[in-house]
Amino acid sequence: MNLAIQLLYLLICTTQIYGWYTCDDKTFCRNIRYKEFGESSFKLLADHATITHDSLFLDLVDTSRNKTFLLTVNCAFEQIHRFNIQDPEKRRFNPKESLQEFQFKENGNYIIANDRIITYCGPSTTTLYADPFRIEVHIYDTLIATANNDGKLVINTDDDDESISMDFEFMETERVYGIPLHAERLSLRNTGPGGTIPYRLYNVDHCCYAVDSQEPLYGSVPVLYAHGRRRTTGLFWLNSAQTFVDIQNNPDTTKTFFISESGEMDFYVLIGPTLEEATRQYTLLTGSANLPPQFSLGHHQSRYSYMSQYDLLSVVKNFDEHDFPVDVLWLDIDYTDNFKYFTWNFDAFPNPVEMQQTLNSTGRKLVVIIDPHIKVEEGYFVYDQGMENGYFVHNPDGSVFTGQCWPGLSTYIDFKNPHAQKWYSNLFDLDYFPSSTENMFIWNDMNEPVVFDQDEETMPNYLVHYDNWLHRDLHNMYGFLQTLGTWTGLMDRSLNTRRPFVLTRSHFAGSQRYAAIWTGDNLPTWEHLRVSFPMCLSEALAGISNCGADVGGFVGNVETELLQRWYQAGAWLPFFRQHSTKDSDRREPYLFPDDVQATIRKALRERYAHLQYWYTTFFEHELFGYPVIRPISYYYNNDINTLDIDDQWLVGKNILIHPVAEPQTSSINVYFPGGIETFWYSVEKNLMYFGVGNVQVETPIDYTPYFYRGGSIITRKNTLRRSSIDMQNDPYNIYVFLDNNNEAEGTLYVDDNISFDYKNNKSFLYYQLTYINGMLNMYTLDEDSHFEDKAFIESILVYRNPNQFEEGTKYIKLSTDNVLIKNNLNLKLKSGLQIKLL
Ligand code: NBV
Repeated sequence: MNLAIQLLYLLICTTQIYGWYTCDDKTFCRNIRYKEFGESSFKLLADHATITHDSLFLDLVDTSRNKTFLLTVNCAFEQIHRFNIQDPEKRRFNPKESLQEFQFKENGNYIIANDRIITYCGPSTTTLYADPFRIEVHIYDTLIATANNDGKLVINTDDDDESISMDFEFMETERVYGIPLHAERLSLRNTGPGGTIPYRLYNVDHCCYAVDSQEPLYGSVPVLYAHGRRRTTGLFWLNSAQTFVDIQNNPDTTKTFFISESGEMDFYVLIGPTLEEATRQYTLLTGSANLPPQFSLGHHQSRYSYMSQYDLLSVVKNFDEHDFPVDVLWLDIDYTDNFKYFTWNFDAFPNPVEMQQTLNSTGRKLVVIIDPHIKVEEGYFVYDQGMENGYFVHNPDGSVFTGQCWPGLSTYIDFKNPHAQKWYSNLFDLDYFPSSTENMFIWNDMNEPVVFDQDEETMPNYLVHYDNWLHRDLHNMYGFLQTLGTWTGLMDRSLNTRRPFVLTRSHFAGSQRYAAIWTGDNLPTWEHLRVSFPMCLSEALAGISNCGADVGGFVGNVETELLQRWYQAGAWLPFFRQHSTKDSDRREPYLFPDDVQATIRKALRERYAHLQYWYTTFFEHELFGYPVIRPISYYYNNDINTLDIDDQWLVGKNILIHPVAEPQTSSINVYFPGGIETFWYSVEKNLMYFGVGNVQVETPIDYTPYFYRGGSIITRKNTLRRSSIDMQNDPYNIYVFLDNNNEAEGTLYVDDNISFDYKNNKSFLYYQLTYINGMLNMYTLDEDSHFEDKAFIESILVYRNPNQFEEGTKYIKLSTDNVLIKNNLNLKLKSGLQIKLL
């Protein structure tokens, strides 16, 4: 690589260590945040209401300058109140691509009086007070949220200052979760005057980030959940400009204050009243992820970079020889000809098609990187076509903007331009992207976007996108728009038959529809391992479940103890990839001593054993919108102790994980939620935990504490293979964990793992499993579905509560009497199947 570029990048990274801009450094934010707000100058003309079939329109006057805005109120899905404020004299940006398609509800009743208007939305109402203007949201008679109660509504309308702000309060709540991405705990801290700086949402390349910080990172999802023992209420601030958010937690109410640099004011109040409901409501707006192809839930091996075809294929060979399952191999920027995306470095990769076929013959897939910057070089077809058609981002004078990135001088694709989108998507066509095959998937990096020679290493605000929108307006969604193009490209190239896999670094609200994410350039430290848990939990609540962190830490060398613990934890986050940078030592698992290899192999085995459970949970995420990984307080929020727990989590509803994230730990404290009536089982240790609270659990280096919920049925595949494809026809082992009524239930989803036949032809099996009165029952949850599954049920294991509690103990060793095992069953999955076990 060009030495000057590397030095520039290094210099920038060093500067970043000294901090990022805060609200105080940004005039628009400082002016609003430190303003002395009195009574709001906004007043609603309540008697001028206009009503259409699905909207209520009102004039909202800023009396301080006699300027009228248009307030629109809508109801979505009978659970979401939408408020939109426009300036009739000036268009403002709305990142509408972030929403999936939906219709507002038909209008219900209104009560219109001189001093207020009440609108109805399902079980809840909004009351719009006229003078001073403020909003209250009630569920029946209970006040759950207010907006502009502190009078902090601002709408600036100068060209050089289009900032907006609004204050919100959420009643009966104690904590605030959300607004990822920050390297921060799940429960957000108090900011604001007298506290610390506000959280900043501004997509930037932030290598080696500080932990416990409000600093911006690669993605921004402006949704938060006020949460507590009594209720959860969500707020979605649909804005893609730079945004600062203040948080104030009080004993029985939380407050937040949003300030954005530009854009239309458009926000949604999600009425909850649980975290489960509020997160589901959010995905009604922004969508859920399509069921990922199953290989992408397997183990990924990456490196910046595997430098040759030979290198990559020998890694796979070594994985096989050492019995480490892996599904996907990754190529970073060096596979290209001088960082020109959609080209190959044929010296190092003489036959990419053959390489992909070899991978495919062992059941593996390839992912290659495509960044949004395009090398300025005449004769490079992407550059030439982009220039010819005006597909790049412009300077205000109409010339094409150029900046520095990996290839040196680069242009940047304007993904906001629908023609550029289409053209970019077409670049993924198998006939167009040289040497690509349908087993090659895509990674979008540097799409905040990164411009080395600009302030904060990103694109300046004043640049011009399609339709004359300024970069300022859409900064946080630039990467989102790239993934929309990538996803569409992969869909088109398969004529919509195969599920795409895309990984993106920059992301925004709605990114889950197109891509998985990871937590960027982390370090091989214990604190970076630890913070990856709340980072992915926050993302999951913000709709983006498919999240992971570079296993082992990206920059630098990792100690073997940390690496082993990282594999154990990474195996329980949705996206599971080992990745490391150029000058770090190679760390493929087969390079370590036998005992270390054994620990890593075991962690991988645990991942693959539960692959069908992950897959089922992702299917249910697509269907219902529930996050795949969930904080403990998602279900157990009536226990105040759970509200701050983020070093353990749940996968789906039934598996509780508490990985080790500290060095030299011989035991850790696990918090078992659910009270005396909830049991948690460890199959590996043959233990059953009961009773609420902390239990010290021993954690030798080869052990990851994870537990199955009593009352659940979990299907595993226990044979270790090279990859998920090899496991497709392997037998199922059904684990039944009884609750205190000796009952259990679970679901199992099966399809061909790769195509869209599950959507287009209902080609799948989706079963409910129940265990009642000693009988396991299986029945379909979709009568019209069908799928020929070659795998059989091999065994059923029933774990029972021994009912011999000793005073003062919190767990019990299960004897053979407590575990019933039926082997060699050879049964086909079938609706109506009933098996008498006791
Ligand atoms: O493309 C190189 C790297 C990539 O490996 C990493 O995962 C990204 O987060 N990329 C950043 C560019 C900068 C690396 C120093």
